[in-house]
Amino acid sequence: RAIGYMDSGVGGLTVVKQALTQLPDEEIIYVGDTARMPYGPRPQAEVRDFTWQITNFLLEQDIKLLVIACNTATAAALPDLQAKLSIPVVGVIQPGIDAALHSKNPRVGVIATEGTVDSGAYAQGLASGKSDLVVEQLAAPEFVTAVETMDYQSETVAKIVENKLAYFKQHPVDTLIMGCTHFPLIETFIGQAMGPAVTLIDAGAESINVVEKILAEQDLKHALSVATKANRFYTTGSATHFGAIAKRWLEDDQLL
Ligand code: DGN
Repeated sequence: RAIGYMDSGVGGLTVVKQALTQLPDEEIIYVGDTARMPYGPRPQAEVRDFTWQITNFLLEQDIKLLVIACNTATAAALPDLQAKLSIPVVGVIQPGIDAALHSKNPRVGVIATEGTVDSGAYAQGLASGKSDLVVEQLAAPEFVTAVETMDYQSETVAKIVENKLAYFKQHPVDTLIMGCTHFPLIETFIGQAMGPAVTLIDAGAESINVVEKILAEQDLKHALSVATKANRFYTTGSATHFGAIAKRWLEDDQLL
């Protein structure tokens, strides 16, 4: 049985990339809801509905574990999904928080969609882990739109990132959580804008450690050889566009 992944678009592919590296024997079924992205500005109840629709599709494919590879959807729907589903459900927010709490640095920045920032999920999670942390949150929805275009590696996008992250000059941090799964696609630009002293945390990639642990604990590991795998990628939008970004992002590293 496969592991299901969902996101509002191509963002969850950053989580899939980590899965392909860390759990190469595990089959992947992915759904990117590109037709209805971005999720960031939508009310939580609507994001929860969309997440359930995609979850039901994935359940029909008989998945053994579900990864909500989208922070906005994790903030809106994770507790509900975990309460109602009989398979394990992993979100991307807590793994990012845990990684940040492990770092010794007291000033943590979070960049995410407006939905994730407004949910307070990161701020509350970080504060309950360590009460003396300074948390600086910044909604960066323009990064999502940039990533969903074919020229996300362009100079124009580098400039957008640099201008936006100038915020942290007035609000300095030593760790920055990429609290939106779209953002690791432009991690190079984010790193350049923040400077080498700032530790970047990829919340989505961290979630694969949780998946690995659950597979081992619940004896859910894939028993067949890699050759029998048939990873499947679905989008609600244009397959050509989604496929082109997916190919570039995953093929560069010979993962597909
Ligand atoms: N990739 C999604 C996330 O991690 O929040 C959000 C992208 C979006 O729909 N705005």
